[in-house]
Amino acid sequence: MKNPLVMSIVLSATLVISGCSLLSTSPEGQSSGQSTAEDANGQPSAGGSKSEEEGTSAEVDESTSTPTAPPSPNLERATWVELPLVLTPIAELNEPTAMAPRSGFENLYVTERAGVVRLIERRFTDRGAERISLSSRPVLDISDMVSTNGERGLLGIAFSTDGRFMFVSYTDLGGDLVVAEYSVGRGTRADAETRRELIRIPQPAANHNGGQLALGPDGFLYIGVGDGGGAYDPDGNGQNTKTLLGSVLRIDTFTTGTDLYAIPAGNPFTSEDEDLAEIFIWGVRNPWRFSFDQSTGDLWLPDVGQDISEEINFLPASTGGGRGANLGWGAMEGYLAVEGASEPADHTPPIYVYANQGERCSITGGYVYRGTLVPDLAGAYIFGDFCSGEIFGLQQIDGVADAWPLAISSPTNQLASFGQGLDGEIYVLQLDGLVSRIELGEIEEEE
Ligand SMILES: [Ca+2]
Repeated sequence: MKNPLVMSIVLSATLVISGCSLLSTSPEGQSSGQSTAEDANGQPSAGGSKSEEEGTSAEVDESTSTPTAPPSPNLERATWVELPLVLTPIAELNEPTAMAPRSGFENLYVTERAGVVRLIERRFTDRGAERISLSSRPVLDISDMVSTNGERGLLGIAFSTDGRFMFVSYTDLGGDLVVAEYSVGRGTRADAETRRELIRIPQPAANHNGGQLALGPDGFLYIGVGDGGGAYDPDGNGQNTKTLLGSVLRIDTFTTGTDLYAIPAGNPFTSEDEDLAEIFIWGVRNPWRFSFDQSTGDLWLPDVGQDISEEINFLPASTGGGRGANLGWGAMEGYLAVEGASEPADHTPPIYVYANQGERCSITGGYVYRGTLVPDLAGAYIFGDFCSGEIFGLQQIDGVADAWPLAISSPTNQLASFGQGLDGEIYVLQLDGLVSRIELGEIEEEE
């Protein structure tokens, strides 16, 4: 049942901060903080990440750390919090890890951790009724290239703007994070012969691989890269722009000639000699999932925390979408300076933080709802916690955010990812196989 994929992203929450004021989500349903990640997850993780991260609870000195921003003020409770949402199952897969839509198609593409890309076909009858089916024939099978121990596996998927190229990210047999491109043309299957390996990043440890792929509103490919693993970023990769680790990259995959990719004009370090030109955002620990708002182009970028804070970074398109932003890790965890470090002068703090406490221990980033099945949910940023399985809706008004648990949830230790169709609907991917869609349930009439 249990699976170590995302959990060790999580990292042992051996530190319990009672009364931590950083928890600005509703305390409803939250136990009083005795649980640890080990309790919540219970299984070993390969790569030694767990043992590396044990006993590190004293490394953040809460008492002397100064928050760089106040805990998120409480916004008025969003009206959609009370919506009777339901998760409607649409498919069963084998350890689904990521989903991507594809321009020009209604279909959804889902990665299975072992190395297979699957196709969920959506068809509509003449009367508009929707038919959803899982194609038995894989879109791509690279399971002979993919390692799956610890947090490893086939981790990310995205398509080019024109829908003709598919990008996947995975950990290879040696543990390197690899981003590869395949041509799909106008068909539905990838042509294995067209493979181009775009990027390969050695990973010092089996955890914190990142692996998120997302097509930006600018048409460029964004790639999440973790800090390389180990507790408290032992090699300092987060604050080092001379390594691709601990960063979000932005590349232009439409190139001619022999170049694998180009550096988009406007990447922050193109004029520097030593800083790496692929880097768009830096100072991240494990950007497991991030997304762009389909309507505004704003970037929502959660970062999985160490022992204290699960954070969400909001990087509006209007101010560059996070271009060159230093999100703080490994000097900062959420709003707090890590012991022995001080806040970088250029730190961009998160918009929202919740405590790594109780059963909550690893954020799973989602999407801003832009669908039509639940009109009242429009504009809410949907995310969850891998360990507790809770699913939240976050409201952002003028840079101030608050979040509340929704009426839907995933089983504990299964909430691998969310997905979003081109129609703005949001899907939930559970490691136990279930893929479901957020819909509106029956509304009870008041008597
Ligand atoms: Ca941060």
